[in-house]
Amino acid sequence: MAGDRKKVKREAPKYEQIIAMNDDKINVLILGTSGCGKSTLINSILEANEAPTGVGEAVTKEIAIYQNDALPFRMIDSVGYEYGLFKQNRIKRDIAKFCKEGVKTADVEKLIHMIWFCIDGTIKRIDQEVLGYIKSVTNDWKNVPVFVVFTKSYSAVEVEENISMAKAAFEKYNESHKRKQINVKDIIPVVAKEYQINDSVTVPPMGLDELVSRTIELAPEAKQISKDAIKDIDLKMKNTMANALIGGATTAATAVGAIPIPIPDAAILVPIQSGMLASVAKIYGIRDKDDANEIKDTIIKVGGTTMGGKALLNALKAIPGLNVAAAVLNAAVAGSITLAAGEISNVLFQKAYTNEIELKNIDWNKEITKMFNEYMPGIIDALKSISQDKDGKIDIKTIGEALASLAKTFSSKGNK
Ligand SMILES: Nc1nc2c(ncn2[C@@H]2O[C@H](COP(=O)(O)OP(=O)(O)O)[C@@H](O)[C@H]2O)c(=O)[nH]1
Ligand SMILES: [Mg+2]
Repeated sequence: MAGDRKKVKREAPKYEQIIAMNDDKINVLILGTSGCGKSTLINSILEANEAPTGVGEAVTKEIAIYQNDALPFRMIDSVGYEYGLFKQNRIKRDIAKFCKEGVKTADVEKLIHMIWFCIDGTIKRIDQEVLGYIKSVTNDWKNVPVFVVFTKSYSAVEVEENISMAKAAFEKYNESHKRKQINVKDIIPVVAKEYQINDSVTVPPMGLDELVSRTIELAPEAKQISKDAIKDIDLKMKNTMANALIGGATTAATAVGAIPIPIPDAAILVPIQSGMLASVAKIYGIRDKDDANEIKDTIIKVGGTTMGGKALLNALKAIPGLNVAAAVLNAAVAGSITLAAGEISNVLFQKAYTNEIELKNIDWNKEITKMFNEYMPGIIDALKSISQDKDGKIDIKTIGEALASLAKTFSSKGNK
């Protein structure tokens, strides 16, 4: 390679850093209704592997991580879901939050590689709602492999019935949730600790070795699956942050735009927009200052000229029935341009972050003009429908709010 070209130095994306760190133990999240035997199961596995029991590191009141040197996986215990209790929502939220936490804080102990979904084997019932619980808390971890663990499997006859019941229940669930499938890998009955049926009969522990060895076997595949999920979660979080920021800047621009200064000059929007673009770049860790600055400057320039001027104003004036003061129109122009500028930066900086594009050697003027032309009709359409809803009488506040909430709908397109 010739040495005369400036090397673009960028840190590896965060998701790649996390994936790179992620070659140690896998983490098993243990879910199931309250009292089904999760903690008993964990303790028995730890005991069998010569670790003192009950020494999980509490993450929250609801979640604790258990590990020892002998086991090649960590067990994450969670407080179970209980019917009819309002606290279940808090528990759900806390577990869902935990499931993002590992990616957010780059903490390998808090990634999710696998789920043991525990079902009390004596209950003989599986509600679809309970299966939905798996999805509702681990939705971000796409395709995470699940072992269904029947706890308290004291009766050999019931074990067979339970397995067929679980197969049917998960099949039914996946049949009606095509886009939110539960990736069941195995159904394993266990007795975590000896169970006394009467004076003369006890059921000995069983199934723990199988559960442990099947988990170890699945670890490489589970790790592989987690890579996609980690990338996805990282991008989703960044996308959400960027769109919150863009929404805020859009609202601010709408307010500033209402000040009676000719918008095509747009100079008054520059501080808001450049602040927004710098913050979006920062979210994606874009440090290559020269290239990023070229993009930012071009976005502001194109926004202020090509689409920002009369064309957009005319498009808004042409909205049937829209009957508002010039100040409101100007506010709509300012907000629309700022929203489009933000979304364009979100798309470009995200692509740079994931190495889908190199920031160098691109005709930004052409590229960004094209993007504005793609974004603006959607924004104008949105304003049209608001105008319709409000009988043509929209005020600045309505426009600001509408455009800001539009930021969220764009995000889902930009990042599936
Ligand atoms: N004998 C016996 N009792 C069990 C077994 N699994 C769970 N239990 C009992 O069921 C109750 C609830 O278990 P626990 O582990 O606290 O459930 P968790 O809420 O899911 O953590 C406790 O009284 C346990 O002793 C088992 O395998 N054998
Ligand atoms: Mg427990």
